[in-house]
Amino acid sequence: MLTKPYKLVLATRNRGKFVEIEKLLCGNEIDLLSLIDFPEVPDVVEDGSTFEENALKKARFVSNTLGLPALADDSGLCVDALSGRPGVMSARYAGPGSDDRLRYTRVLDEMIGVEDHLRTARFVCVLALVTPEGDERIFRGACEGLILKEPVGKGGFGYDPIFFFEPHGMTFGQMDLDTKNLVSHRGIALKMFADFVKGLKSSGSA
Ligand code: ITT
Repeated sequence: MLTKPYKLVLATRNRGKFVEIEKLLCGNEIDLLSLIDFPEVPDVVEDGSTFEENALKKARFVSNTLGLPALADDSGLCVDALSGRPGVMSARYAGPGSDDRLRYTRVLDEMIGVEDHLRTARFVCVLALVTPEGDERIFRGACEGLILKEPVGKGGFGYDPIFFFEPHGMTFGQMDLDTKNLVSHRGIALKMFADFVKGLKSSGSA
């Protein structure tokens, strides 16, 4: 399914994701590239209604276009008081040309007046692995937290400064990368992916 030296294209242009994935996968004999290395590959329209649909669409397109195994990450923040929004719309929640601050500010504005115990949310990450031979696998991770009333912390990316992770008493925006990767939605999904790759190697089928 994957052949040595396990060349894998990450089907993303999001640097925040790339940095987290690279850090977690290093040491797994994977030669990791990303769409940042292939500027000629066009963007995929993410029009699916689930993270799974979008992740598969991105991975299939990149694998077909480049003839290499591709791993796509579709992820987002699902807020209970907002009926699961921004969800699959997380990257575009404040419209075209907006930035992380505008997107999390929209969530904060929509949550004005929501009581503390109703501010529950989760980050979800779905990874899709697609190979040129047509093999497909999905790995899903989720991480529970609370939406604060204002941002705290300057680390991470996206909605990290408003996502409070109770077990560590801090937001993802205050966490260092290693700590976030240990507990996050992406860290959980990547651990499944890394275990899958290790399984392939030990069974000799990688
Ligand atoms: P690619 O499609 O190129 O991978 P993207 O940013 O468009 O990049 P998504 O459609 O999967 O990716 O949107 C994910 C959005 O969800 C991302 O832009 C952030 O706003 C948010 N998000 C996902 N994981 C996050 C994390 O760990 N911390 C904070 N925000 C996150």
